[in-house]
Amino acid sequence: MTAAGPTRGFTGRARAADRDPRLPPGQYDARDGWPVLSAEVTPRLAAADWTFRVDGLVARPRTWSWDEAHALPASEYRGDIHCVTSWSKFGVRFGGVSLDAFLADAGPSPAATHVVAYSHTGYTTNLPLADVTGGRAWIAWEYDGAPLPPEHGGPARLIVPHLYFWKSAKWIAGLTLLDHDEPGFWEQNGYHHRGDPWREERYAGD
Ligand SMILES: Nc1nc2c(c(=O)[nH]1)N[C@H]1C(S)=C(S)[C@@H](COP(=O)(O)O)O[C@H]1N2
Ligand SMILES: [Mo]
Repeated sequence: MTAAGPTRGFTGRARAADRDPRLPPGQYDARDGWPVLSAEVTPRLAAADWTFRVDGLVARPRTWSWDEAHALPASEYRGDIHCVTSWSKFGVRFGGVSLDAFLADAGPSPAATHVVAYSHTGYTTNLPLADVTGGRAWIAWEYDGAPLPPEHGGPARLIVPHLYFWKSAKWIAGLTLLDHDEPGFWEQNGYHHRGDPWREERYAGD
């Protein structure tokens, strides 16, 4: 044992200093675990049957097939994710396509300010358009280089890692662009409209 060992972590100050700077307030490190959080039964959705649509306030509403989506430039997210139930997971790797690539094809109207993301199961979640543009959101079909498992949203899910993970709709089916904010499934049930983990925006009013 080293001389420094026994006293480390004994005071609040030492614990604060030891706290991983990647961990937002009120979160803990899930380490090797990856909890599954689903309001629905996991759908058995074949990649060949998966589609992704962008509609609402866009110049060219459009639906992409699995192959069409894969023809867009590949992009990946490496970093951390944060669930509102208080686990965070560091250094994850999701592969897919940036949402910017889909939106560039669809052509958002200048009036568009928000989106509702919807799943093939009917799950919905709302986001400011600014939170899903500028390289901050992905349609992901790979996790750590392997196909995304069905319980984690495979064949493909939305990834918006800078917000609490309930915004990252599993089994993503599309985005509707709107000129106003429209609460989704959890937001209608008391969750915050934006959900920034660094501001601890967990519930409406936080
Ligand atoms: N379609 C759908 N997407 C969803 C959810 C859900 O219930 N249904 N749960 C959300 C919540 S609360 C979290 S924390 C993450 C969980 O993703 P995971 O199960 O892959 O960890 O998915 C989000 N996306
Ligand atoms: Mo969550």
